[in-house]
Parts: sequence; structure tokens; C-alpha cells
Amino acid sequence: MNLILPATLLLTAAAFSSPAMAGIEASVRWGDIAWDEATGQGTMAVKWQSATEQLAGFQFNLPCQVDSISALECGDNWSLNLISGVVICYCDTASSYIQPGPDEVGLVTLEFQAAFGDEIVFDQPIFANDDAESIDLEYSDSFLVGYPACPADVFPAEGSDGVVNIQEMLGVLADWGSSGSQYDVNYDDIVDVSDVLVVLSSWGECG
Ligand SMILES: [Ca+2]
Ligand SMILES: [Ca+2]
Repeated sequence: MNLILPATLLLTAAAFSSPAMAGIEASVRWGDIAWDEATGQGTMAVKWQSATEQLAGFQFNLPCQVDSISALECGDNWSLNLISGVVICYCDTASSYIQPGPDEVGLVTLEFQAAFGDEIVFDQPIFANDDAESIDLEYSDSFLVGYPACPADVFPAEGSDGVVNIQEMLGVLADWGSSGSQYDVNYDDIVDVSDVLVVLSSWGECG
């Protein structure tokens, strides 16, 4: 019924699987997402984490749904600008660079206006270290407004457990061809191969 949605979900699910990939020095994702379906208003943060790199500045294209943007942890000695639709944030003092560490840091927060199912894209991010070199990123391409962070984590039925595994796969196979099933993880009202692909792409810890 909808051939675009599964591919989008695959991208979203892949972003949350966060494997330790060779050459990847940092991760960036949309996080702390809150959205009110009645008003369409929401907030989200850009979350950053690197175990090895100092962050001295970054830029990305402002999603069209965003109404306003403000700084979070990149506070003192950081400047936040919006120029020709590009969010530009940089630090002019080395002692205020964001230091590497195990924990995620919220960089900026964005207020947006969107409808259920709208896709908010993280587009053309460039994150630079203390040598002004571009940092190799793993980043979330997009998220679908109103959808759970990990749509494939549907077992157990009473509440997701943060893992996609053989239990989800067996549920998809058991409900094959049905509608109204919890195993319709791409929300197209049928359980079929698209749901298998979403489960596989989300395999492991998720959400
Ligand atoms: Ca599960
Ligand atoms: Ca489906």
C-alpha cells in the first residue's frame, strides 16, 4: 500500500541500532522528542556523543517544520546563528569546547510544528573538532512525528522492552497477512515482508 514508508522506517530504525562502526567517531541524533497531537507543536533536541573527539562547532540544515531554536549545553562562549536556512553553532574559546565522554550531550533544542507522520529530516550535518576537521558521524536521518522511537519493538504486547529479537520475528510470521495486528510495525495495516524488513533492520537493542 505504501512503498515509501517502509524505507523511511528502515532509516529511522537503523539510526537507533547504533552499532560500533569502524571509523565512526561520534553519533548525533534527534532526542528528547515531545509532541502534542492536538496542537501539532513539539520539541526535540540534537543529542551528541563522542568518546574521542572534542566538539568545536557544527552546522546542519534547519528542518522546514522548525519554528525556533535555542542553545542547551553549548552555552558559554558558543554562538548560535541561523543563516540562509542553516543552523550554525560554534565555540570561540578552546576551554569551552565540548569534551569527549561516555554520555550524550544535548546541543540545541528545536520547537517544531508538524502533523502525525510528518518526516523531520536531519540534513547535511557537519561537526568539527578542535582542529576544524570534520568528524565522522553516525547520525539519524529522520524521524516520523508521533511514531515510537523503535516501531519494531512490539513484544511483549503490554509494553516494549527495548529489544527487537526472535519474539518480534515469530509474531510477524504468526500474524502474516492480518490487519490490526501489533506486528504491523510499519503501520500500513497488513503484516507482510515490509514488517520483516523493519524487524531485521532494528535487530538488537532498540529505542
Ligand atoms: Ca521487544
Ligand atoms: Ca505492515
